[in-house]
Parts: sequence; C-alpha cells; structure tokens
Amino acid sequence: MAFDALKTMQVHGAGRIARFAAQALRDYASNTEAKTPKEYWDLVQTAGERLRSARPTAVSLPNAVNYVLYGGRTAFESGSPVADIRQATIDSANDFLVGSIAAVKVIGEIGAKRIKNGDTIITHCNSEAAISIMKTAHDLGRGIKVICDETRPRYQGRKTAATLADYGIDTTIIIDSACRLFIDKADRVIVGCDAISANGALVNKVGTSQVALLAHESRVNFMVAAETYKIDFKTLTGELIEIEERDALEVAPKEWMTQHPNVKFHNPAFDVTPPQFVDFYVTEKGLIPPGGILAMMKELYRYSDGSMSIGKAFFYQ
Ligand code: RI2
Repeated sequence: MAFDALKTMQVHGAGRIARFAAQALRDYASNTEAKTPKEYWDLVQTAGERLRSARPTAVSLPNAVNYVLYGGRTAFESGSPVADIRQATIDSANDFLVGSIAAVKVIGEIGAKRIKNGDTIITHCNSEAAISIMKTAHDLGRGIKVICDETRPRYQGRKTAATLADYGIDTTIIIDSACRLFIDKADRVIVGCDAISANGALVNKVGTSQVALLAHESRVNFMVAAETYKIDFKTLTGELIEIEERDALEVAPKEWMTQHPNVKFHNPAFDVTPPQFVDFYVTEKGLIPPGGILAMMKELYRYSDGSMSIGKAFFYQ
C-alpha cells in the first residue's frame, strides 16, 4: 500500500517521500513477527527493497530506506535478538524523521538570509525546502514576490502558488513556456532538488534545466534548496541517475490518444541541470557551491555516528 502511494504520487516531493518511506518501514518493522532474527531481517529488508523501487530518481527515497535499514542491520549482524533488531530499526527511522524535518527548517533560515528586500523569485514545481526559504523570507519582512510556473503535466506549481498565497505572499502563476518573458523581472530562482550528483549537477522536476538556462542567460541567481540526503553517493562511481518515465496519460487524455493513434509520447519526470547553471545549494549544513559537493560527500562519509547524514548508511544496499 505504501509502495502504491509513492508510485502513484499520492505522496510526492523528495523529502516527503523519504519520510513516508521511513515511516512505512518503521511501521512494518514494528508489526512484523518472526521466529528467528534471520527470518525477521529478511522480511524487513525485502520490504525496504520494495519501497526503494517505487520511484527511481529521487535519491532521498533509497537514502531514507538505507538509513533505516542500516540501524537494523547493525543490530542483526551483531547477533541481537528480534526485539533488539526491531528497536534499532525503529530508532533509525525516528532519527531520520526528526533530522529530515529539522533540515527543512534550517534550510529556510539559511536560505532566507540570501533574499533581499523586495526580491522577485521564480520557482518551479512544488518543493517543501524551497517553500521553507520563501516563507522564512516573508516572516522576516522581506516583502518578496513569487512567480510560480505551472509545472506541467501535473501542475505542481499550483500547489506551491496556493501554499504561498495562503501564507500571505504576493504570488503569481505563469505557464511554463512564459518563463523567458518573466526571467528579467526576477532577482533569483529558487527550486528544490530530487538528487545531486558528485559533480554538483542537479536533478529536479522536468523543466528545471530550462529555467536554469534562462537564469544563466539573464544572469539571475539560481539557488537550490536541498537536504544533504539528496546527494546521490552512487554517482561517485560514475553511475548515472535514472530519469523516471511516467505514464503518457499525464500528458494527454485517453480519448485524444485513441483519436491520434500514431502520436508517440514521452514523459520524463525529471531533467538534469549542469553544475555551471547552479549558483549554490542551500543545505542544512550551510551553502555549498556545486564544486563543493564532492567535499560534502567525503564529510558525510566520515561521520559514522550521531548524525542522520551517515554516508555509510546511504551506501548500504
Ligand atoms: P522537496 C519533487 O518531485 C519536485 O521535483 C521537487 O522540486 C522535489 O521533489 C523536491 O521537493 P516529485 O516527487 O523535497 O513531485 O523540497 O516528482 O519537497
């Protein structure tokens, strides 16, 4: 059921899907019974693997699952009984959840310091972390204006616009293809993030790279709100981030397809923005230029305890 909620995007947004998966795995670990530690651990691992496969691009999902499993596996490998493995898994999930929620708040505080009075901001899609920056800037009395593009095909820009307008922020919606007309009116672009590769490239909702290209052309600052668990460690070994292909029915209704059977569809959910178009990432650990992502990966890997950002756990398969 949790798998379906992720797959069909009832739950969406890289941070939210990570927390949803951590909660689902925690609940499964809590409620599952087994006679032996091995039997128990096999069941929990299999549940984690299934959750991980629900959406291929947002690395927050496997990183969250891996983080939760890492705690349980450590207990399992040390020969602990089922009750202790269960508790270790639950504790890891709770750590992840607390850290993830705190990260969004801290990103808001750090990012808002970069916003100037009266700034006009363009945003794309629906990012909790990007919204956290804009809401905090508003709270600080910066008097910002936000332009949300629609973000077809799922119109997640509407969700962002509704949230910001309800919060009292001056908010406008434009269609995606009007972005170039409005980029010169903007002081900065703020977007969220599904994954960051070792070279500092950004993977985010399809269309992000077009907005980034426009910002680059017009010399408009382009900032990315990203928790450090959006860093994809597998890119260190040259693996590419898979781009999720979604159902063509998100693009056109069945009736239209039936009338035009020779038209093919292609519906990638994400695209890649090259590092040279990103000014900086706003993370819960501070501002990082794209060229600093590799150093951050090394730092995350070095921490082995006491922090949710355990690179070792993210590597776990
Ligand atoms: P937060 C979303 O993906 C969007 O691409 C958004 O920019 C990104 O996750 C990050 O969102 P989708 O799940 O984690 O809607 O900042 O496909 O909320």
